[in-house]
Amino acid sequence: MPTLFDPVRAGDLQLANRIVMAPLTRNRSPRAVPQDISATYYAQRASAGLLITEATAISHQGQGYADVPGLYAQDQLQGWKRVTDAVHANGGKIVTQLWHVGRVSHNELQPDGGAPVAPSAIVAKTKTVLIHDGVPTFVETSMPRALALDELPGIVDDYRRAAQAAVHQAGFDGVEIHGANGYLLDQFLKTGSNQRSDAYGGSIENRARLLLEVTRAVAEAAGAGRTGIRLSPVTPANDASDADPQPLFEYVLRQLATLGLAYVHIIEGATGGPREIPERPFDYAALKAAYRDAGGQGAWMVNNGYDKVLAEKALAEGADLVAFGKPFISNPDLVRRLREDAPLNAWDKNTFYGGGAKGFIDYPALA
Ligand code: 8OZ
Repeated sequence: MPTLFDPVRAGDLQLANRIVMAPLTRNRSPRAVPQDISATYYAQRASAGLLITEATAISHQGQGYADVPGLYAQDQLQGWKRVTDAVHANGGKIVTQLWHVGRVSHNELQPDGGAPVAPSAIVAKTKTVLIHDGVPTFVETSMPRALALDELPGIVDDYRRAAQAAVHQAGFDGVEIHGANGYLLDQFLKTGSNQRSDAYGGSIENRARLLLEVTRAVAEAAGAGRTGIRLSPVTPANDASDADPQPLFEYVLRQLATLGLAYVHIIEGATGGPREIPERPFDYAALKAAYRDAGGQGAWMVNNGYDKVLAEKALAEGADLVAFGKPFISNPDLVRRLREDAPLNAWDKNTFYGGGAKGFIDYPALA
């Protein structure tokens, strides 16, 4: 039986262990450019089998929060190159998370102050963060406009371009498509946010169309064996909801199975919250079976509220990788601490989003 500390392959990526640093939004990239403290932060955590960066906008339109990084301008890619060089110097592997927020944005963050874009003109009952005079404030997201049918190829192109630049310019080992947490691709998937009557709305096949087109384009640009995807079937994050998620996600996984991806990354339950949601039951074993039955050979990555005991149970039940989030914020040497059953540093919620070095690169490693 493999342990968390045994190596594993995920597509083209040979990983030193099965412990993954989950994507974690930290809002420390002014003008969307990763700074030197981000290189230090990720390099400190390079003993993870795989680092997934914080969600990173593929386009200005894909931005939804203050001071999150991007992949759509040269200075952003150069900032990321310093990050990937620092991680590689410490022997780590790092992929970036490709992000389009869709309706989870604010006019102030959009090109020319325009409306955020979405499958349908339905506002998300959620908040985003703006920073005014250095002070982060939570604000309601803005009313979005529905994307026209002829704008969708441009969105696929933005993903393709970002994936290409991430691997070929910024030095990433691969990319993860952010298909979770109520952002653009999840908005298209789910009935609560998608009321389109064209080829991208209505049936499961139609609602999954954009996500699958994006995944094929990204896999072509980055290499399928260097592409992963993150999904959250039942999370209520950012007002996500679907009338019948089990058949929707089993369809998506059967389609993804044919693409030769490096891994599939599943958030179980409510993102960063309860692993079970009584009013939103979901059978994750059936989801994995659908993927494997359809020939999917990517690594199966699970996430949400894992500790060592639960993670080893997941491996015993057939998961290949376990992503840890908040424990990695406060424990740069999480892998060693888990191996040695050493105590974990507590995290400080007040420094999750925004600010500088404090709460970012100053959590101590074991001596
Ligand atoms: C926390 C704050 C802002 C964004 C996600 C990218 O939930 C995020 C996010 C998390 O996937």
